[in-house]
Amino acid sequence: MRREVPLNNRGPLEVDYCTLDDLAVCRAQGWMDILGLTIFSIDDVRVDTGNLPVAHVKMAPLGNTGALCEVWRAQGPFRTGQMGHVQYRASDNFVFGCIDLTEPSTAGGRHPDPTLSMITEQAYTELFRCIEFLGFPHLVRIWNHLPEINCEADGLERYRQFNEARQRSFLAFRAGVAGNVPAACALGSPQETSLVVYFLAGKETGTAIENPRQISSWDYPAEYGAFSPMFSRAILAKSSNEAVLLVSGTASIVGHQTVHANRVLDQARETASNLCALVAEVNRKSGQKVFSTQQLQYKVYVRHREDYEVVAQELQRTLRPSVSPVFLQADICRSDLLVEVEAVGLPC
Ligand code: 3EB
Repeated sequence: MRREVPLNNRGPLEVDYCTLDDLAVCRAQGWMDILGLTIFSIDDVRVDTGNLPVAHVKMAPLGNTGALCEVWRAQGPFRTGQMGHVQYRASDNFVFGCIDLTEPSTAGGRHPDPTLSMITEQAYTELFRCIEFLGFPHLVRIWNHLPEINCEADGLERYRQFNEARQRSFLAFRAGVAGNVPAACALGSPQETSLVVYFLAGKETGTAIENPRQISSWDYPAEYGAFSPMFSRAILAKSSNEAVLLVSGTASIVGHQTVHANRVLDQARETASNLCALVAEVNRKSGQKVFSTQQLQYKVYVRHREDYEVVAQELQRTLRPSVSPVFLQADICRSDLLVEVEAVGLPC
């Protein structure tokens, strides 16, 4: 593990990456201080985690062998359970939840509705009901993993089908949506996988931060789809006096346009510029320098595994992270994007 298991957390919420072997230590401690877990692996992985919520994402970790575990830590005591298809664990301040839904088979005849839209709406409906029931109504971060995100089905790219269903769900559950949406990411997983969504929600409303270099997702022009994506560039989540910064998937987009289409080194550099601008905006809004790009924990998605080295080097050079980023191979929601970077950070 990168760090000793902390006995007293520094923030209200922390993320840590480790191997499956390292999880044995967490198990031996009865999953103490662990709010939720995501395991990234192409192979099926079974870990006895008791009733801890675990999201299984079929994506290949890069740069190391074996499964990658994303461990979310918070201070107990916890309340753990399941509501519909949502598995959850809540601390005093945050809830982690996950949901995994498989598209109904279309074999032997076409389904009346696009199947991805159906299960997306079901996932969002179930998760909104869950967080409202538990008393954590503020969705602060959501990770969406869609099979074959860039494929077309029924004449529409599946990412666009997902966007339509997501927007319908937000409108059904939230009154004023613009500026009131979580930080997010939407990545593609291979064929024959399921829709895997996991999320963090809080008792208190977070502060949404937009990137001055980018148009807000809900204002994207119609060329990216009749229904725009809906996410904030970052959320500053608070509990009591503590804060944690949750940065959305960030890519080589300036304004609303992809820049450096299909040029991976330039995309990595532009993405780093976007991250720097976003962190500067967070600090400008807070009136002091609270966050630093060096102090963030990054998670990087690369479309082509052979781009891993060049992206890793460029991010190291531009962001100088004190903790090594983790890398996954994944499809990115626009087919001309080759890299996307998300982050989590505590104040320095
Ligand atoms: C972008 O900036 C690149 O659909 O939830 C980043 C973060 C992206 C979240 C989403 C998409 C999403 O538009 C892609």
